[in-house]
Amino acid sequence: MVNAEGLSRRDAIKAALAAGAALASGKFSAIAQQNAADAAEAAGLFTLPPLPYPQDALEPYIDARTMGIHHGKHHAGYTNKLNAALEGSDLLGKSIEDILANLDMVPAEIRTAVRNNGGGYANHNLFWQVMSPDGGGEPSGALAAAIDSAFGSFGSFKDAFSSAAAGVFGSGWAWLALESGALSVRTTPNQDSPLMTGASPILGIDVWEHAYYLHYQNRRADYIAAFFEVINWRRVGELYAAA
Ligand code: MN3
Repeated sequence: MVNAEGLSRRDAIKAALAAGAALASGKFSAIAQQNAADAAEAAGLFTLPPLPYPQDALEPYIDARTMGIHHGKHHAGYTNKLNAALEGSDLLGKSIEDILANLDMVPAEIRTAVRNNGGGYANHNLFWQVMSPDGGGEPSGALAAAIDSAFGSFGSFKDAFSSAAAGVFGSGWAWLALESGALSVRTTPNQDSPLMTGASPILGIDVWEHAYYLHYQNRRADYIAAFFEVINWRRVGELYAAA
């Protein structure tokens, strides 16, 4: 297939992949970045969403350097590797939620790459959204009622979520997720997503060391406590309503 600019779809995908790799090297201007993102989107590839606030907005709880590396290197890396894995497959154009919920439909030779990098792509998309410089406090409305009903109180939920996050051995995530109408706390190893087992994540904390080590070193519990100071409960409430 040839588009208006005379590029075949395959050429467009190649150009977008090259642009994504170049961006990850950090050498390009904001305009070049926007052009690369437009090219990637036009080719049906996944694009790195911009942070919804400045890198230093979550200080002192999450430091600017960690945010910059985490988003600009780690999340960008998952995005580029996901696109590279999907190149040439018939999965381009599907939503990441759709792909992760049906990993058994992904060709075996790219399934591990899609699981790891697609999971990483989706998990971080959610992670940036559920934090805010105006965050912290407690949820309200229907979400608050659902948390009280599932856990007894907000305090009990906070204890359950914090212990789950502290207890992840090695790299992984802790989640508040909705499955068949019920809220629960769960964990996943590596970059696995609750979407892979039929649940909808509405809040997640990244407990890979890259998420906290520069500022907190081995003090994961302090990072988890700090995370509660920046949780964007308004956004989590929207995700709950949508799930
Ligand atoms: Mn991470």
